Amino acid sequence: MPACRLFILLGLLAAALAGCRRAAETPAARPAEVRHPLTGVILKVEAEQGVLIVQHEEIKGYMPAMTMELAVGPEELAVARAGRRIRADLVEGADGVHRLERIWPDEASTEAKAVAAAALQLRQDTHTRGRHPYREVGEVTPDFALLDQDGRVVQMARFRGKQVLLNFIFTRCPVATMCPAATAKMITVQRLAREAGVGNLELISITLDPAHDTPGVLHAYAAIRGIDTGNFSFLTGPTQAIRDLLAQFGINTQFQGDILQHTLATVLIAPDGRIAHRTDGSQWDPEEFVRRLSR
Ligand SMILES: [Cu+2]
Repeated sequence: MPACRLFILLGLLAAALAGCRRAAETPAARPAEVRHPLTGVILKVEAEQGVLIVQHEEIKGYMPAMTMELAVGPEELAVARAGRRIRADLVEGADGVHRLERIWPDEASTEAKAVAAAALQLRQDTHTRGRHPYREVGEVTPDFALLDQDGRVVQMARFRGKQVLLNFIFTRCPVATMCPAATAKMITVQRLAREAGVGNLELISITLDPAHDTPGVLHAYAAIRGIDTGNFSFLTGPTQAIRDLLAQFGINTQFQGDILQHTLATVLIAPDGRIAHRTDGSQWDPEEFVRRLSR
């Protein structure tokens, strides 16, 4: 390993020097950073240094298979585990330093396989429902499997026997009265329900923006807000699976430039899996929802 690390350091140094030279010769001609898809295994998590030791496969036209020390942000670091197979973006910064972003379980991992299989079923289910996939109050919720803020597979079927409060948000939502307010209300429901002695409540927020909201990003979102994730899960997964859920739960999304515009709904699911109640928009009262919960 030491020889290997030395090699990497030399590599980084060479890359940094090359970067300097290129930058000097052709100012502004080079993009600030280069992004490549990477597949590999986390060998070690070095939390204090903020790096992962990753054994990665060949990146065609860029780098042979090798073991590297790669910097990661605190959000990804929090959910990284040695032994996990991952896919991610390998980013070469303008400074020549390599880091990993957008870390997901690799397709070959058991997590990704479970999520992909469920996504396929959900796709067929949505397709079968034809032009009006929307599920009314009283109908059973679609089954799905997504990844939570710790990278674990969460199956909707797991929540049978529980009361579930579900909504859709995204972590970069810039509109204070939309997602941030919705999350604040969910936190209030969680607290009030506990105070009222409701023992079987689960809260679920599914991201509207899976391209950005990885398990690690959701982990950071919950951590920054001090959210008790014991019965409050933040879920993400394949874009198509999220689209199917949005269609079935009747949420509209649309990009206007860089901004993701969306509607909001808060859905209460009964222990038998049926949609018991829903409110559209951001004007809902946590206390009213808690009154609807059976205890
Ligand atoms: Cu929003």
